[in-house]
Amino acid sequence: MPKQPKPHEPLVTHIYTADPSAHVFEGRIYIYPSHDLDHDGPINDNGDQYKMEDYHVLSMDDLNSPVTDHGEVLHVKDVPWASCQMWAPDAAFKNGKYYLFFPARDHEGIFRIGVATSSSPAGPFKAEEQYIQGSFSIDPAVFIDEDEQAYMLFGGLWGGQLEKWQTGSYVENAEGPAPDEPALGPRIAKLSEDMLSMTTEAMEMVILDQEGQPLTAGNEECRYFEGPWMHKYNDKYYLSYSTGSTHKLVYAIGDSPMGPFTYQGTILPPVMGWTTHHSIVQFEEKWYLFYHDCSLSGGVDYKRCVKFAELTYNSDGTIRMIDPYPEK
Ligand code: FUB
Repeated sequence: MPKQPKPHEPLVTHIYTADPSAHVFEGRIYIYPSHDLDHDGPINDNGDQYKMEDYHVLSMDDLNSPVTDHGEVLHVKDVPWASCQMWAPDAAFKNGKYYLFFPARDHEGIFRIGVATSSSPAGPFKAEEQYIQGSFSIDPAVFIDEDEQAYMLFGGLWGGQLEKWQTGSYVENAEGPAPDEPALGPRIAKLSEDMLSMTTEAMEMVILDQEGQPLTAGNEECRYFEGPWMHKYNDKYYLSYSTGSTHKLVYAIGDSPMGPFTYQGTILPPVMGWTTHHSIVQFEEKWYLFYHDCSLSGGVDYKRCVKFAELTYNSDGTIRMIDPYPEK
């Protein structure tokens, strides 16, 4: 019998899961995580330890119900353009279909973003033959606005290769900006009506500090690293992301999905492990943060487990910081 989930505890313990993208589909909560595996290769800051090969889908009737693992819904061997490293995915619903967006390395070792479709939120998903043309780097997050326009946010530094795309083409040895230069932002593109292609080029999202200046690359406490997510609250667009090397989840607010965004503060301080990655979802009257840490594996191979916590706002729309390890 599956266990009932509790806030701040691993959602499932029979597999290692990470990078949870949570959505409400058909009145239930569906979570699209990546799937960490044991490995015997190198462990480094490029994430070579994250050799993931497949995706599972998890679901719950509500936040007090047992979690169902719907099993493997897509494997890298069934993705013609991909070779390895099925990293953080996201899902969306449109046109009566479910779409799974996922990054992987192509046969040249370059990260691209692909899409797979299903008639059910629980999969299985069938991948398109080619990756989405014009896509690159990692961590797709799809946001559908109230006017039904879908946007794909993506990008990640270091192992996620975003630095290599500053000219618009892949430059193998490209370095990131100097510490006093503007930081690299996540990318955003509009998606086509059928959700299978980008209808605009990927645009860089600008994140400003409270004085209206772009966050600099040296400001590692606040600048973008990976794992973008967008949600809308009280008609404002919230861009949240991981700061990577300083291990926080932070957020910025803007008036349009394309930005610019103004940095606000921390949602989640560092958790056990190196990476931190999240999603934010409303279910009934409440909002929730889904995130991961390495508590289930004890840090072995940096394998991660997905958790959730309630997220609350102050009256001015700012988000109250969440304690990942509250006293019981
Ligand atoms: O899970 C592999 C990578 O680690 C993700 O794509 C990043 O966001 C980080 O969580």
